[in-house]
Amino acid sequence: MLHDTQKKNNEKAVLIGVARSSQDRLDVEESLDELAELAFSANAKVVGQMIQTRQRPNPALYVGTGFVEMIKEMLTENDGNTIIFDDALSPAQQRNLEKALECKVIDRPILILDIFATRARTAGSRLQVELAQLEYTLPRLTGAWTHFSKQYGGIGAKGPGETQLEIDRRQVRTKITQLKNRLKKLDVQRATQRKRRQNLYKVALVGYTNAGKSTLFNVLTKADVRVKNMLFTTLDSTTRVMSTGYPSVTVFSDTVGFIKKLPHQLVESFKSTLEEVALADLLIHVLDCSEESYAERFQHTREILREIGADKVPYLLVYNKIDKFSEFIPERKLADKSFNLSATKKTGIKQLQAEIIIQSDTFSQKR
Ligand SMILES: Nc1nc2c(ncn2[C@@H]2O[C@H](COP(=O)(O)OP(=O)(O)OP(=O)(O)O)[C@@H](O)[C@H]2O)c(=O)[nH]1
Ligand SMILES: [Mg+2]
Repeated sequence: MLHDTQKKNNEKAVLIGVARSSQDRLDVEESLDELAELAFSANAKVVGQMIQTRQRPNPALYVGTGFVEMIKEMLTENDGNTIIFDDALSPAQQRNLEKALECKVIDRPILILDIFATRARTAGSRLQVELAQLEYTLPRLTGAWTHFSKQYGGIGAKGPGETQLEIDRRQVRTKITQLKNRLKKLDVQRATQRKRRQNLYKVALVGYTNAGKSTLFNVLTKADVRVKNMLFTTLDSTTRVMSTGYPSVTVFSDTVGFIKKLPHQLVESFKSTLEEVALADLLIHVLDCSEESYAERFQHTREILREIGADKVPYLLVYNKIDKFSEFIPERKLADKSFNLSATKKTGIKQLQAEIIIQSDTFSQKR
C-alpha cells in the first residue's frame, strides 16, 4: 500500500466535465478547478481540461463518441496518460472509455477515495477508507479495469486497489464484512469515550476542506494539528479538552472537511467519526470567504450535516481568511450569528471566543 504523500505519481491527467446547458458551463468550470486541486492533492499533474455541453450523458461513454476522439487528441498533444471525469462514471462507462482511450480513466469519487487512502493515519480511518473503497470498487471488479490500474499504478490503485481487484467479488464481500466488524469494535470504544465526555461542553469545527478548520482549532486550543494548503489534510478528528477559560469544561474537535460530490460510501463509512459532529453542543462552521463560491460551499456543508443528523445542532458561522480583503461584507446573511476573522493573523478571535463562552455558560446553567 502507498501511504506516502510525498511519493510522486507520474500521472499526467486531462480533466473532463459535462455541462447540462451552456448556462451550466460556469459551474462546471469551477468544479473542474476544484477537481484540479484534488488531482494536485493526489500528486497528479493536470495537462489539460475539456468540457462538453450535452443534456444527458451518453449511457455507454458518458460523453459523445466525437468528443472521445477530441479527448484522444488532447491526450496525445499533451503527453497525458490519465483521464479524470468530474462526475461518477458507471462501471460500464469506465470500462468502455478505457478501451476507447487506451489509458486509465478515473472519476471524482475514485480520486477522493484515493486521497483519503493516502491521508488515513489511524487504524479507524484506514478501516473506514478501505471499507468505502471496497464498496465503491465492488461493482467495478472487471478484467479491463484491473488490467489498466495494474499497468499504470498511481491513483485508483492504492489501498485495496491492486491486490483486491484481482480476487473475486465473494472474497471482497467477506472482506467488507470483516471490516465492518472491526469498525463495530472501534465504535464500542468510541461510545465509551463519548460517555465520559457526556457532561462536557462539546464544540466541533466543521466546514469545507481547506477552509482553515485546523488552523482555527490550533488558535482556539493552542494545539499543533497539521495545517496544509491541500485538500483533506485532516481525516482523523483531534480533540482537546480546555478546563480553564470556559464556564464548563469544553472539548474542541477538529474534523474531516467536506467537498462537493463526496462519495456517499465515504460519508457512510465515516458516519461513526462524524457522529462526533452530530453529538456536539455547538458547531463552528468555518468558511473560506475568499472562495468565490463560499455561499454554495456553506449550503453544501449544511446538506452533509443534515445527512449525518447534525443539522439541529446550534452553530456559529465563521468567515475565515478575511486578511485577504481590506474589508469583507457578506453578500447575504447565511446565519444568525457570524464572525469575521483570520485564523492565521489571529484577528477577530476574541469575539468568537467570547460567544463560545456565553454559549458554554448557558450550557452549564442548564445542568
Ligand atoms: N490567508 C489565510 N490563510 C489561511 C487562514 N486560515 C487558514 N489558512 C490557510 O488555509 C490552508 C488550509 O488550512 P487548514 O487549517 O489546513 O484547513 P482545514 O479546513 O483544516 O483543511 P482540511 O483538513 O484539509 O479539511 C492553509 O494553507 C492555511 O495556512 C487565514 O485566516 N488566512
Ligand atoms: Mg484540517
